Formats: sequence, structure tokens, C-alpha cells
Amino acid sequence: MSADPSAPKPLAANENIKAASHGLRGHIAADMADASTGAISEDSNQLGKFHGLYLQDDRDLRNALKKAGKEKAFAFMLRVRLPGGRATPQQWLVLDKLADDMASPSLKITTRQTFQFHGIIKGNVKPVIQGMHRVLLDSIAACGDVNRNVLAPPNPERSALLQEIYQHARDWSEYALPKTRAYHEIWLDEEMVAGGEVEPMYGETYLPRKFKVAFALPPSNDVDVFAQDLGFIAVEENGRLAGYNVTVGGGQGMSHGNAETFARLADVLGFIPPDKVNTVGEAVLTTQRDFGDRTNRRHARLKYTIQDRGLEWFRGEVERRSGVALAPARPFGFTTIADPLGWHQCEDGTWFYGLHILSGRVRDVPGRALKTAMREIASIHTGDFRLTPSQNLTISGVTVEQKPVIESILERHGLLGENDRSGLRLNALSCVALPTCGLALAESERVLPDIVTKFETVLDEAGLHDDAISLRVTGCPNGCARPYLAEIGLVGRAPNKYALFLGAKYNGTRLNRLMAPSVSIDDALGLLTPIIRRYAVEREDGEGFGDYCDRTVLPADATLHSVGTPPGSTVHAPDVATVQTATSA
Ligand code: SRM
Ligand code: SF4
Repeated sequence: MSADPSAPKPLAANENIKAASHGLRGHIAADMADASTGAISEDSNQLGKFHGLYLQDDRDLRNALKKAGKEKAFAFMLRVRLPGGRATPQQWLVLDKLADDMASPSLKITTRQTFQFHGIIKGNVKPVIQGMHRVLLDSIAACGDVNRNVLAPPNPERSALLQEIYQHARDWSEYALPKTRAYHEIWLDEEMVAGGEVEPMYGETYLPRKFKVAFALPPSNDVDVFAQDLGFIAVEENGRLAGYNVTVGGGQGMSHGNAETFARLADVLGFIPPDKVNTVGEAVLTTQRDFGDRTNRRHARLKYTIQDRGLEWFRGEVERRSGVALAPARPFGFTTIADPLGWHQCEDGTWFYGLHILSGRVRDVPGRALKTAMREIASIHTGDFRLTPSQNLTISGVTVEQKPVIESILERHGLLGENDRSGLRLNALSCVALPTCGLALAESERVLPDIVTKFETVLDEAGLHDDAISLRVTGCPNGCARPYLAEIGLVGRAPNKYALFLGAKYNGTRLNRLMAPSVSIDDALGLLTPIIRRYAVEREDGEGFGDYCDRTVLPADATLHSVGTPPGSTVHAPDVATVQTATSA
């Protein structure tokens, strides 16, 4: 007998794990106490994500350990919750020491403005979390089917406007925290309340999938706001925050060859005053909670809910739930995504130093002792550190007296040349991939320096050394370095095989398109070399590399768009000009 196609589909396995977890507790504590293995059960691994924790194993060692009949080299990745990416010097020093003492020594700055530890063995997880807690840091909801680390403009200018936006990002992060005390009980030894707390916003099964929020301040789209489930684009009028244009339904993750999964740019929903951020945010979140697909995790992000049900329906639902009538969006425009690098003076007289860090990896290598330098700076710095969604960092709030001291530390450790790189290198991102990421199909972070060097040879010959061209590499199509918003995107398929995407707009307002489904890095370079050379001589005044490729290289053929954009549609994303026209109407 064939199955009834109208029968309700079974829930995804994670839904049952969440429902049976007693407020995200499950058996995590017992699994962590089991010294007979470095691993934890799959259920605990799924629940551990809500506590910022991932079970991983060193994939470089997998085969050898298997041959030797030994357990995989299990260790945990822990992600810090750091809304807006700001850390105090004291927090930096503690994270630095925890990494040295109880994890892989490097600190990893992520594409969502926070830190990750890798390589924490089971017995060290609790001490690391407790060490973070002592400097008011936590990893609650850094992963899992909840609101994730909230992005805010990393611009270190110390203006009142930026501070207000940052405060909104922090407030939303707090507001959207799960209410369960599971984290405090399991990791911080708080007294057991045995579950049963009410989750007024999430309910007992939380969200169908992860939920990502960013706050942006034009003209810089440094948070990639159109890649987020929910975005707040600040509207400044007469130097004051008039409110936010709300965006919904962005996302990057897709699967190779599965046109039902796609990267999508967020839609602009409408304008709200600043005091409605949490109310409207909650309405967006609960609409997704109630209508997101809980049967198929590959179809469970907000982008699919909106794609399937339509933006007008979604707006109606948000307005009904929030009681807020969204006004027509106000005009806005983005011109850049780049982080300010080097020394800059702020209006309040303090200085900041923007430092480029390839792939966000903070570690010492011969001739370039970044981790040591940052430790020395943190021990004398009286301002703060700001991590950026481009995996860079800014030393912010530097006094006039400390500026030369910090400069000399950077110089002594070989770091003053870090910002003096090609336009491509300064605009290159990669995800972590091998050896820690269990989902990687190809290398990413470890090969990025070589990839950039190869491309630089061609760009230099074409006279394009200083041109800001965005290159983003990931080890799989999940899109952790937001590769579908890069002018050149390389997305791993298999060892040394990448899908090549071309033609996004530099400012993050147009997705790229598939140029070649599976090529080696050298083949990708071979395909791009004549295009780069033509671009150097044929480009129109001010035309970016992505714009040139979109105009001249990629045929206006809908089938070419089927990977990376919704099925049946052409390029989804409006560019800045059309966003401005459409929203100012
Ligand atoms: Fe990611 C899963 C690393 C930003 C889309 N991501 C993972 C995991 C946890 C692998 C796993 O599930 O086992 C990776 C851990 C690797 C490791 O060893 O550290 C991982 N993602 C990262 C980071 C560290 C990349 C980086 O080098 O900076 C970023 C951490 C962000 C943070 O601090 O919270 C990171 N991930 C992103 C982004 C970019 C963003 O959020 O702006 C995306 C695309 C945006 C989006 O979500 O649509 C992203 N990660 C994914 C996905 C695909 C989600 C989807 O909807 O399809 C997965 C896989 C999944 O969820 O099933 C994933
Ligand atoms: Fe891992 Fe893929 Fe994300 Fe890279 S893009 S970190 S390979 S999940």
C-alpha cells in the first residue's frame, strides 16, 4: 500500500529531543560526567548546541585512529555569546588564558562577531565555561534553534548613535535568551530546579531552526544584513536615530544540486520606531516559531516560511502579533562592507586601530606573534575590543598616551604590515572547515592564504593589486563565510573541488550566481584569469568586479540562477538603487 501523500509528515528528530529535554537539560550532565569516552550521546550533542557547545573530532587523525582501533580524537568547540562583538581587555585576557590552558591555543574570531574555542576536551568544558562566567561572559544560545549572537555595526566611532544601536542589539540579545536555568545548573552548579520553567517566547520546542539577527547602520553593510533572518537597518535623521527598516528572510545555507534549498536575500518589511525593536522582533520570531517547517530541517529557516507563504501574509502576521503597523520603509543605501583599518581618531578624541586578521585566527606564527601582542595590549588597554563580522578586530577607545605604546607592541610583534595587503586579501573571508568542522567537504581556512596568493599574481599583473574585490571560501554549501554574497565565491564540494560563484554586489545587496559547479582552485583561476584581465581594461567608471561579471559574464538565463536563488525566480535581490526606489515609494 502506498503512503498517503496528504498524511502529516513526521516531525524532525530534533523536535522530539527538544520536547523531551526538560528545558534543554536532557542527559547532558550525566554524559559530561562519563569519563569512559571523550564523546557525548547524539541527543546531548543536539541539546549542547543551545549551550554553545559542539562535539567535534580532529578529522586529520580520523583514519589513523580508526586503523589503530581507537576512539576518534573527540573535543568540543565552544562559542561565546558576545552581542555586537565587544569585549573588555579583562575578558580578552581571560579568554586568551583559557585557550592556552584548556583548549587549542588559538582564538577564532567568527563571522558573527564572536570568539570560538576549539579542542576543549570533555573534562575542561565546565572549567572553561566557569572561567568565562567570572568575567560576565556566557555561551548561552550561541548555537541551537534559538536567537543567535546578534550582530551590530562594528564601527568603533564612539558616537551616541552607534551606542544606541549597540544597546538595542544587546537588549534584543537579552530579551531573546531562553529562560531555562539549564545552563546555570549544568555548568555553573546552580541548584537544580528540575525543569518546568516557562519559555514565554519560545515554547518548549524552541524554534524550528537557528534564527539570526543583525543591526546595520548605512552606508556600511558590514554586518551583511540581507543574509539575516531578521535585520534592523538604522535610519538616521538629523544625527538622531529615527527608527529602523526591518528586513526578514535572509539566509545563506543551501545544499549542492538541491534547488529546493537556496541562499536568499532578506526582504524589506517596513519601518518601525526605535522603541518597537523587541515587540516587532518577538512577532517575527514567534511567527517563525509557529509556521516554520518542523518536519524538514533543510527547509526550516525563516527564508522558506516567507518564500512559501509570501511577504504580505508575513507582514500581516507580524502586525497582528505585535500590534505595530509597519510604516513604509524609509530610503537607505549601502556603499561598502569594509572594516576601517589602521589608526583613526574618533569625535571624542580617542583613537582606534583596525587590524586585519585573515580568517579571524588569533595565534602566534613565526615573525607574527598576534596572540602575544593582543595579550600585551589587553594588559594595558583601557578601552575595548570590537570584533567584526569580517573576522577582523578593532582596538577601540585608545587614549592619546597609549597610542604609541600600542603601536610599539604591534610593531615589535611584526603586525604593522597586516593592513598593508592586497585589496583581495583584505576582503577575503573563509570558514573554519577542516580539521574541526564535521560538515566540511573541502579545505577552507587552511588553503585561503594559498588561494589568495594565486589570485594576487593574476590581479597584480592586471594592475588590480589595490582593488577591493571580495573573495569568500567555504568548505561546504552551508555558507558560514556568507560566500553567496561575495564577488567571487568558492564553495567546497569535495577535496579540492569547489563550486564557483560570481557576480554578487560588493556591498552585499545582490547574490552571486553559479559559474562552474565543480572546479579545482587552479581551474577556477584559469576560468577567472581572462575575466580579470578584461575587467581591468573594460570596466566602466567605478564598476566593481561583481558588477562587471554580472553585466558581462553571466548570461541572463534563469536556469543559471537555480542554484543559489529561489526556484523559478530570477535574481531575487534588488540592488541598492532599486531598494531605495522601492522603499521610498
Ligand atoms: Fe556556520 C554549521 C562555523 C557562521 C551557516 N557553522 C556550522 C558548524 C557549527 C558545523 C556543524 O554544524 O557541525 C561550524 C563549526 C566549524 C568549526 O569547527 O568551528 C560552523 N559558522 C561557523 C563559523 C565559526 C564560521 C567562521 O569561520 O567564522 C561562524 C560562527 C558564527 C557565530 O559566531 O555564531 C558561522 N554559519 C555562519 C553563517 C554566517 C552568518 O551567520 O552570518 C552562516 C550563513 C548564514 C545562515 O545561517 O544562513 C552559517 N553554519 C551554517 C549552516 C547552514 C544553515 C542553513 O540554514 O542551512 C550550518 C549547518 C546547519 O545548521 O545545519 C552551520
Ligand atoms: Fe563547516 Fe561548511 Fe560552515 Fe565551513 S561552511 S564551517 S565547512 S559547515
